[in-house]
Amino acid sequence: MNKYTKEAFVNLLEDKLTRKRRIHMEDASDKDLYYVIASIVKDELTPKWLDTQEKYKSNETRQVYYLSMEFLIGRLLESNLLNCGLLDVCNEALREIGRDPEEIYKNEHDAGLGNGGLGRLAACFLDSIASLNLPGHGSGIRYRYGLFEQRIIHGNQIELPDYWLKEEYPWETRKTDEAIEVHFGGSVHMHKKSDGTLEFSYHNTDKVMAVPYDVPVVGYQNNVVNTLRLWSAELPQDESDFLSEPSSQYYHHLDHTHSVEQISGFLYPDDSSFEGKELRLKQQYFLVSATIKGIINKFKDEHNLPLTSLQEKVVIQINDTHPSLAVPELMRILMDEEGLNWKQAWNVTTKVIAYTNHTTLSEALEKWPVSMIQNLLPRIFMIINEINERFCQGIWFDHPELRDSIPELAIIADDQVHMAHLAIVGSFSVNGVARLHTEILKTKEMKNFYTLYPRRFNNKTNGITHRRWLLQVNPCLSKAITEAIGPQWVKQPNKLISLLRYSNDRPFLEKIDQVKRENKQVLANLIHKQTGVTVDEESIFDVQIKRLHEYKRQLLNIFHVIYLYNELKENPSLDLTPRTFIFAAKAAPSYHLAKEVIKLIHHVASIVNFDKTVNGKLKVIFLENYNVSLAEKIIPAADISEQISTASKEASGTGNMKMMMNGALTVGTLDGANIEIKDLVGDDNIFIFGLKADEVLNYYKNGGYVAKDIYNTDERVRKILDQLNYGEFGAHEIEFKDIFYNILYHNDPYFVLKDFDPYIESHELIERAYRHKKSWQKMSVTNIAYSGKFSSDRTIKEYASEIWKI
Ligand code: 26Q
Repeated sequence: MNKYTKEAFVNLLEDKLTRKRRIHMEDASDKDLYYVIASIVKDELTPKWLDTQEKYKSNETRQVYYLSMEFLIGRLLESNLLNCGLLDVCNEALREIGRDPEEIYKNEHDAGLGNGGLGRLAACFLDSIASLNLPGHGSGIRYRYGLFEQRIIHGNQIELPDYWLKEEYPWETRKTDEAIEVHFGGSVHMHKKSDGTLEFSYHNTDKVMAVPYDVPVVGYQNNVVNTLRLWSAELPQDESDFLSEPSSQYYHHLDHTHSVEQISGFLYPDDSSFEGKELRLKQQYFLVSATIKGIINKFKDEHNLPLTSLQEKVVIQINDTHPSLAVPELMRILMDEEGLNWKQAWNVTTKVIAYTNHTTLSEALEKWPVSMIQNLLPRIFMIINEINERFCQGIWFDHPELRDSIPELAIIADDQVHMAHLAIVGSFSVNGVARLHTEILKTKEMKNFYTLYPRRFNNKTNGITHRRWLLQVNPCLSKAITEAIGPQWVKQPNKLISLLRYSNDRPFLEKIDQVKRENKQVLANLIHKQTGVTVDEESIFDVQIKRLHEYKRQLLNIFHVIYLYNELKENPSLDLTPRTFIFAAKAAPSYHLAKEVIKLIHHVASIVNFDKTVNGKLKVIFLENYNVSLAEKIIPAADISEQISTASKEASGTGNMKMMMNGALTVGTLDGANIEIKDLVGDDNIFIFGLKADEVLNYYKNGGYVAKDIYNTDERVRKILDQLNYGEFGAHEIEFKDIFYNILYHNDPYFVLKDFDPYIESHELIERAYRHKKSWQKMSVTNIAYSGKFSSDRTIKEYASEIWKI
């Protein structure tokens, strides 16, 4: 797989620099080199891209479309080099000419087209689909602004726009000739044909062009290049032509232009609470309509088959309910544009669409006001209404035992359209993203639907691409693994299990330890550069990196820090293994309490980091602007992975898998995929604490937990809360009253106090365990060994064989 020698690659760089950028190597900036290397990669992948797509055309098998409002891809140059088999030679060539590869790769602006877990999952899935040589396509929106950039000023989060397209994005290709019209608003006319059937036509709709930009998805050294198609909203050509001089028409036109381009303007930055914003609904329909029309056009082009057999060639996976308008949109096209009757169209739709659920948090469920859908998408609303009518009638007649539940099951109720219900009723598969999560769906949140459609529900435990999250981000660990067990694990991540044989092998353990130390050193340098704080590389790097949410309980973590600080103040000679607590998290801009927690973390840091009595035993670091690229730096350096959500709340988690794969030990609750991690590594190789999901759910149902009791009886807790309330932390007395009140007067809805004691105890175990280097390393290796299961290759194989049948 050595296409180039180092010398040949250097020559190639030289040649490209002069021809493409008219500059000599000596004068080339890092950016010049970035663009030139991207261009070499594009030359490499373009023929494979064409071949792959050509093959799919003549291919008779079904193809999958992964529909998602988010694809959190991060940077692509290094992973594309890796997957093309050029990373090593490129790195060598760059070093040969005296350049640092990392300095060059970081010239790519992160594509931050996602909020967090759900968007990153979509990106990992694309990588696995291509690497497993499966015919699959991603479909999303080309937001002009990705997720905001976070700055912290005096502990406060400030959001800055992320204009990621400022400079040329080398990976995209605009496909003007494949643009598709999407229609909004207008009115629907119904007309009876001579055969008695109804015909629908639309009038005075607002037209928007969806212009595709294709991004290659490179499979791992297998010549496959799939496509991620990102749609951009533009004004239709005929509407920009008629313009001449300024008139009222002209301003109307400018206004319209503006509102059209807004559709792909920015990514909504919330990921936990639903707000029914019209622009968001427009985005969702825009994605769905463009994608489905594109699919149907291609089907008609490539196959000489009636649309009644669409399901033989196409399956659409919808990433949460955000694209669930796919159900009525596919119905609409099949009936109004392709002439199928209801029964035929419904048969096709419910064999094509599959739905993944990512949350059971009720505040996150999408429920759109009827009036909004009716105005924006009148025909779509009629179809949703009809689906609802037929569905409710079906229950009435076929499931008399569920008659009383019809109001809870209905798709339309209380003047709202319940998108999860639409997605369940209109699909053939409903899956959760970890075993516990799927069980909760089946037995609690979607119990009645499970009774109706038991065979529809299934579990697909999430995964992460081990190529990016191990091979690419941790090359030294990868090398050590390969030296021990050979290279097969790269193509078959389950083979990592062979590492178990090395869990007592001194030289191997020492090697692993050395790699971790080097990674910690690199992170320590970055921390120093970004925050000015020096951290002890020998300390435990205790990491919590994820979106900021009450249920993820960053608060519990910082309470632990405050507790340790208080202990040290009482007894400065306390024998404590030095710790560095590392946080990174963005809060949704409107999430007040989350922002308060960020402020609290900074406040604690500003006191702890500079207090001489602590004597360097504690450091608290908050790294701003958490994104994929920052995660890539932190994860290889983690000793402890904090996965401490209130049990039942975290559908799966994927950061837990990434850190495990890089040898961190998890401290966590029995929630999401933590449970599956624990089942693999065993109780001795993980630190589990706290309430279990059924206990949490019982407390919610029956009460019985009183936060104030803990405040009154546990001195440690009382002290911390009083410090927040009475402003002992710094000068501003009132700063953390909201947190104080939320816990004591809203009865601690996420059980921070209830889990405080067991959490502290777990950390005491961690502290003791870390002192025994050898056994710690053994635990670390055990975690890496079992992490193969969490490769998204495993997840995608399950989707492919059990849902997609490809
Ligand atoms: C919905 C409507 C309007 C605006 C925004 C949204 C929205 C956007 C993003 C709602 C939710 C999200 C993202 C959810 C998410 O990331 N969920 C996480 O998904 C991961 C992958 O399955 C899981 O590992 C996490 O447990 C889950 O929290």
